[in-house]
Amino acid sequence: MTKRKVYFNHDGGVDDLVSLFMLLQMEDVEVTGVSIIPADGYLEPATDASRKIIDRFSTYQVEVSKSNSRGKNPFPSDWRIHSFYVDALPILNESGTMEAPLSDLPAHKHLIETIRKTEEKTILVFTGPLTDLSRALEEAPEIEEKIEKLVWMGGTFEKGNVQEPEHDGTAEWNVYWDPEAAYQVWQTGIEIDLVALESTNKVPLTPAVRNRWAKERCYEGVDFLGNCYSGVPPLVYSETNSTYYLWDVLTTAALGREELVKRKVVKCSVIPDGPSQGRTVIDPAGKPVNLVYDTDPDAFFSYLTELAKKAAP
Ligand code: AGV
Ligand code: CA
Repeated sequence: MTKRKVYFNHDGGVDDLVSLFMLLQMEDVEVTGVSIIPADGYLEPATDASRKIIDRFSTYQVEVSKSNSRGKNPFPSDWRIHSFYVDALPILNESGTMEAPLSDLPAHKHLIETIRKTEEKTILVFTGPLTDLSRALEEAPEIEEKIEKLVWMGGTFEKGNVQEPEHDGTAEWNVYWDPEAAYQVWQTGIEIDLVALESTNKVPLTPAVRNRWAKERCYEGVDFLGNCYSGVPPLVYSETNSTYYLWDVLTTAALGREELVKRKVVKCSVIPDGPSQGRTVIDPAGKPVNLVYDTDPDAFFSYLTELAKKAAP
């Protein structure tokens, strides 16, 4: 089987790290590189956790790179701290070692190098801000031709999740962290599969989802899922700004099994500055993207558990 070549850039949230775990289990995917941007997580624990996940759950070696990008609008530290919880999980620390190779290059250069040396076109999966991609394209615009498509968790056409002073609340955080980067990527011809905030409405973390994982914790991979998500707040009675959805995990699942979601083409653009900075808006003159607008939650959660069972029975 020829495997699809996937480069993964994430920002160290719980669902980012679970997404890495999942990508590594997909039989028709080869992860050609992983990089970590310190947006919704801290760089050191998010990088260490990524290397430990590769060590524990990958059947092949993957090189990891740290980003030196910094955003315009920092994430709340209450959320960023989650990266420490995952890094500290006993299952990732049993061996006491970290073997997955760490690149000397910063993420945007690692991305350029990996795309260049991969013979086939690369699928990019980004589950944090687009800063490293924007910098890579600025430094080496010719890599655009070797990018098959970008699969991104970012944006919203409904209600935003940014609640910060000096902002009107219309943006999604991955865009808001570096609105200029998203704006720049929107100016390219790269095909984008977009998982926006509302794409994930049907996949909140709930007590029922947690109980399902608890029941099957005899599988090490399922126990890992349960432990990862034990550190973040579920949806119980009503939503708060901290309520956790499986945002990035739906993004990676939609790559692994395309038929889990429904997509439609929408034309849209990114507002780069001002009080609505980071907002994505429907715009007839904008860039066409493939927006995920619906999913089957049962099929999604079954797929997730299936992959986890395969990882560590
Ligand atoms: O806006 C969703 C993005 C996803 O990439 N992240 C979390 C996912 O990794 C930011 C975010 C929004 N609300 C959050 C977030 C919350 N309540 N906790 C942590 N991160
Ligand atoms: Ca993320």
